[in-house]
Amino acid sequence: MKKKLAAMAVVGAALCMSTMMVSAEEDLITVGYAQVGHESDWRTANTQDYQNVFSEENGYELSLIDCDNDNAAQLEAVRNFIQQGMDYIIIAPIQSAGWDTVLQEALDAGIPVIIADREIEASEDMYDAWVGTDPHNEGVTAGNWLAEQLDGAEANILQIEGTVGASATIGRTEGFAEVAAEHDEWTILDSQSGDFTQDGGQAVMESFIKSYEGEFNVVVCQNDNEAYGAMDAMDAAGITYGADGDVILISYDATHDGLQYTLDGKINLDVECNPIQAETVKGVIEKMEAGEEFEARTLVEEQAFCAPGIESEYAVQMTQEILDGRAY
Ligand code: GZL
Repeated sequence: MKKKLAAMAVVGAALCMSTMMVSAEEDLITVGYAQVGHESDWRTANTQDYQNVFSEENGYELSLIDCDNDNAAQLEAVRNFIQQGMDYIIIAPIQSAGWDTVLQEALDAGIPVIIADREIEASEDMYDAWVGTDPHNEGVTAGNWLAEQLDGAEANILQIEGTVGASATIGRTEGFAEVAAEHDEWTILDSQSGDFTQDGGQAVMESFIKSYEGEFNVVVCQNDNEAYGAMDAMDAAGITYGADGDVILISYDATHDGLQYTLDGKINLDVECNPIQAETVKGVIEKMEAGEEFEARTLVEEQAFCAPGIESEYAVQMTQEILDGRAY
């Protein structure tokens, strides 16, 4: 909703101009976006997308706060948005838990809240809409692809998880485990958090190599940046991976560099998690502004990509054309 134009006394041309400028500013829809942080290429693409879409030219004044993967900072950012009287608040929740109190404060302030990207553990009547992806299905896709490729062969799996408590981590872990439970010939040797960062992925992989060198043939990284770190660690240890290597490497996100590695055969499978969500969120806000019905939940489309030469019903073989046509 637009803020009501305050009544203004117009004295001279200068004040008239400044009133017009203030009036133009007053016309902008104010949006506060409590962003997870800047931990990954995925996050960078998601932030850029919001800055592109919620622009002044499009009629918005975006206040995007990078909460640096700090849950307390994110709660504070949302409370500040409430105090500033934002027209809309968007939250990409670092953690799934702990949102009831601040959502009630937004409700009491009459500010619509849209949850984006990840999920929260709160009743759906505590916020107005959700736009995001399906990490559980992403995990199931990764598992089904692996089962298709192994065709009954043994798998000794190491998994580098995302940020502890994030719905993306929970969903991917549970989805993959659901498929793994159907395969007695699979063992998940270990599963540790790399916090969705490249440094985290490298540190966990280095630790895994110390404990399991020679025992594992599959590495699952819950985002591309962790995969880059794991690749560095395996390179340093002389462990081969990818389409022609000893270790099958699975990643999530399908960012540009992740798909380049997939095209090059270094990553066997990259399961997409689409960060381009801002236009969809803007569509929900526009319907709210117009007093129209809007979707309470909207899933953004995603697929999976595998290295060239790998036949699969669960993933598309990467090509240069696909890479050149990607938005991120
Ligand atoms: C997934 C998103 C995750 C990405 C990571 O929806 O929240 O956070 O998979 C990012 O790359 O850090």
